[in-house]
Amino acid sequence: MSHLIPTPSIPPPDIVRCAYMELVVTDLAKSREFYVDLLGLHVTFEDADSIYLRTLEEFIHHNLVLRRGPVAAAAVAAFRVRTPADVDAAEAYYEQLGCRTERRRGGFVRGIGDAVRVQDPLGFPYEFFYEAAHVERLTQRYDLYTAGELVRLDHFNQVTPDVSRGQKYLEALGFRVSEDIRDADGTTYAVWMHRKQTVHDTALTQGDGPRMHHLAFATHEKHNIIAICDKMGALRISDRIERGPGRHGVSNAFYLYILDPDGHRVEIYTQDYYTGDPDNPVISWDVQDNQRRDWWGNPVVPSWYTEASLVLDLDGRPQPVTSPEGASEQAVTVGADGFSYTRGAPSNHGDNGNKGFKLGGQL
Ligand code: XXG
Ligand code: FE2
Repeated sequence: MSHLIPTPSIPPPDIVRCAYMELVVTDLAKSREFYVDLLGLHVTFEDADSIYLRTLEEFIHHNLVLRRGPVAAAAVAAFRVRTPADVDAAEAYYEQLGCRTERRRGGFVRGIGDAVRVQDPLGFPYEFFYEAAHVERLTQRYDLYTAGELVRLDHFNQVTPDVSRGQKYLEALGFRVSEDIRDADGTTYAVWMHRKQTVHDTALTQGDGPRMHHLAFATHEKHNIIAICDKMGALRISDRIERGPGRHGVSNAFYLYILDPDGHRVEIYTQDYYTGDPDNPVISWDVQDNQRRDWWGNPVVPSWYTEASLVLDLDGRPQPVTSPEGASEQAVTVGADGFSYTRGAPSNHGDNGNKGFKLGGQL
């Protein structure tokens, strides 16, 4: 059993939002074809070893750094904090947690100033920064707007063996839960947590971890997602479409998951809902409700549960992973398992807060 993560006695940094991810890719030219030519992300800077990309509405330097390297991995998930002093707060907070931290006043990557990187208690590399170079916000550059235009970075999704343990740590760090997936025995299989006023800035998914499950970009409309599917079909790369398009149960967002040339998973996501009120209700889904992950009841492909990107430690070494103990969501719900349900709840499953399935049971 993994040990409990202590809560520091000092306040956590005030995190504003998920801001960028740095991915190590093995073939920069192939990755450029995927992220620039296919997805239309905008290049802020590039050289022989790296490409800095941003979404249409972003005004800070980048949302994604692609760095050439020998082993595909997620190098860091970076969060913007509210003030420069919050970088100090993050450093002190993780020092109290007993985590390794590294502070660089000049920043770790282009376009970002004073920042601290930490290897967090779950084994993930996180960065906290305030200072960032501003660039042209392309919001009204309709001359550049493509059919599948990606407009914002929406969230990260992390794989960890013990989701409840991770949830407690992220709640102490200031994240609030919007939705989760649980069973009647109290096991949490996934949790969605936010700082900005959307369903999430990051989510924890149960599995072999620490690994990065995906990063997600927001697009304006459902048809933008369909356009990406059509384009991938036309380019004869439909095998890079892993899951969707569909409508999520959790978050209510319209979604698509695609795989980059290294297998890093990218979600295209649109139209979740506002979560900013202090008493925003938490929605809990029963793990056996087969509409929880796809509102239309389409099964989740097994690779979505099993595959994810390795993460690096602060020295750039891939982190070893640990498997969950006990029940796994995939084992009980993938395929014709005879346990999932569409309407109503079996009598041994109480209402765990999901009004959606209660109503379904009355129809
Ligand atoms: O962003 C998300 C997800 O974490 O990628 C997955 C929202 C919902 C879901 S789920 O598959 O649970 O519907
Ligand atoms: Fe997601």
